[in-house]
Amino acid sequence: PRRILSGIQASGALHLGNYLGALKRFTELQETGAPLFVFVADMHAITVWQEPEKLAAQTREIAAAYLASGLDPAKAVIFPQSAVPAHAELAWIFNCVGRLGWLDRMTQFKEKSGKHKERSSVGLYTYPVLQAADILLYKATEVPVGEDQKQHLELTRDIAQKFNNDFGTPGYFPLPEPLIQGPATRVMSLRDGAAKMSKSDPSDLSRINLTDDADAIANKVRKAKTDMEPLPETVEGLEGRPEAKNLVAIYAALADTTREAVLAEFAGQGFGAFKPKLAELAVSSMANVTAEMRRLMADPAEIDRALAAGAEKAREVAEPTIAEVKKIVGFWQG
Ligand code: AQP
Repeated sequence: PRRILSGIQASGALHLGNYLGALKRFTELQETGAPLFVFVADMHAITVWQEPEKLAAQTREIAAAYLASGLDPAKAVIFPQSAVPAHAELAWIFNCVGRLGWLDRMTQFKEKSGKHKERSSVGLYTYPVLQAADILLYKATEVPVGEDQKQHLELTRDIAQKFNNDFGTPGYFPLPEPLIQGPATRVMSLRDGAAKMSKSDPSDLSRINLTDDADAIANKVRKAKTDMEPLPETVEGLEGRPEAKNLVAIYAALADTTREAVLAEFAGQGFGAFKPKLAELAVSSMANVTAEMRRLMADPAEIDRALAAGAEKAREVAEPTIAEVKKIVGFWQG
């Protein structure tokens, strides 16, 4: 049976990349009617330092973004990762299934640890193992994510396969498919068409935050790096023009259309004409989401109720699986 699962880290500000690559996809998938689990990854967040007095608020903020973008707690199971202890239990078992060589190849760790590998947390290193536990605990079959998570999903599949082989339980864990679809699976920085839009970019001009107001959005789009050429007639014409390609992809994703359709409308026009249209579209598409997020955050009782109910439903699914896994591994049953 289909089961869809995904999550976003509780590590502060969401940006347009998270919105288009993840949030917007979740709400589309909710309408397919397949069971949908969407969690707030607070355990993943602490792989880098998080101020304890801010972490719960950050968790609520991501939950608010889920609700504001259209996830319905009656249809989707929305919960904080740390409220379901089985994530940590399964992650430990998977730490003993996964191989060092596999983790050594993870590019996200290399990027995030940078020159300071020795001073990175052990959690940052085993981050993808916890992610495998998040997914397989619910026997998820599909995982909507941005392009940057593709390698981690492959690791999840490797862990599932090795577990199934090692313990002689073929098919016990499904091999989940990443759902990396749509025109904006990898939104790039507004300042550098070769870098991913990311919250850790020191330049705030590189990204549109979900909390930016209309003026800030217009300003960032105006200042976005571009070339001097007019927009081409075909998608092939965007090759070698990473900044132009990125802005067209963002437009297409926001407008729920294709890059071809965007170019059909704007071919021959320069960025002087295109950028104001893009800014307008970004403001109008995100305005409702941000307004609703602010409303929810003003009185978090509704968010907390949704998270508590979601955590209970998640535990109901997770607990029988972790009990079964412990038995398969051979832990004492009493
Ligand atoms: N630029 C992006 N384009 C498309 N999708 C993206 N995602 C992240 N950046 C982009 C997707 O958002 C979801 C949540 O990701 P996360 O919880 O792992 O957040 P993150 O990766 O910490 O966000 P950043 O900004 O990428 O953080 P840093 O700067 O720390 O690396 C995922 O589905 C992800 O693919």
